[in-house]
Amino acid sequence: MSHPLFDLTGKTALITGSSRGLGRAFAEGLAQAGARIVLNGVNAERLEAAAQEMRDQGFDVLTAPFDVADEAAIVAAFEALDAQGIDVDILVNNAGIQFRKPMLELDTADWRRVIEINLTAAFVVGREAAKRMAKRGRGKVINIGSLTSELARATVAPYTVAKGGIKMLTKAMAAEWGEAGIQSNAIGPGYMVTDMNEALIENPEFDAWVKGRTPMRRWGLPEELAGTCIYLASDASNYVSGQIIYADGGMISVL
Ligand code: GCO
Repeated sequence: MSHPLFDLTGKTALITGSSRGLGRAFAEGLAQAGARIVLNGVNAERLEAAAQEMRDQGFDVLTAPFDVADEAAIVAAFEALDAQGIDVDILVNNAGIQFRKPMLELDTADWRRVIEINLTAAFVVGREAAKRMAKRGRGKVINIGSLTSELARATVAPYTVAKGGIKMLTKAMAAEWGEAGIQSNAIGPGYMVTDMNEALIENPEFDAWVKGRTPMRRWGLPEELAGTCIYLASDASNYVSGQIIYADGGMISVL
């Protein structure tokens, strides 16, 4: 039995980019804490398969397939939820892509796409969710940042800039939406075992660097982020806003 402050029974959580990876781990954790889950992704088939897997575990799961880079699709998705009487109490802005290339070789179109998906989408989806949360006088927005919200790594400039923006967007949301009863916070994952990082994990030099640079001497597992997400989605964090919590094995805190 979880502490009542962490109980999400009766709450609905929308997690963008949640058919796999970190988004799926957030969805599983929030479901285990009692929330109804709305999964999101661009691939409707993969999304439905993920939803069915979670339903088979006994969780209450819906799907809202839309591309976070498509503002009209985002607006339509929220209108469809409205029409079904589904209120999003918790939003996890997780969807994101990675694009590794030195800036001197980087096309502007690739720069723009990363910023669009990793930063602008969090604003658009956040705005649509907050419009509705504000009417109810409560809501939780959880943006997914990165170690690159604080520190730059060569060859991932657009991702770094977007994640730095996520940190400040989180504070801007806290500044504007606090009086409406909405808390806006972020999670900063460390180097996690995900599909997006597969090339890094399989690179012996990079793998050794991550393990040497991380006090816990290992990569993180997506499910290790669930507790921080549950905390920020729950009443346990009702007076916490504008913060970014790093779950990174200690990496951001050491030289
Ligand atoms: C990279 C990685 C990182 C991690 C994560 C670290 O190329 O350096 O993709 O960006 O995914 O964001 O916090």
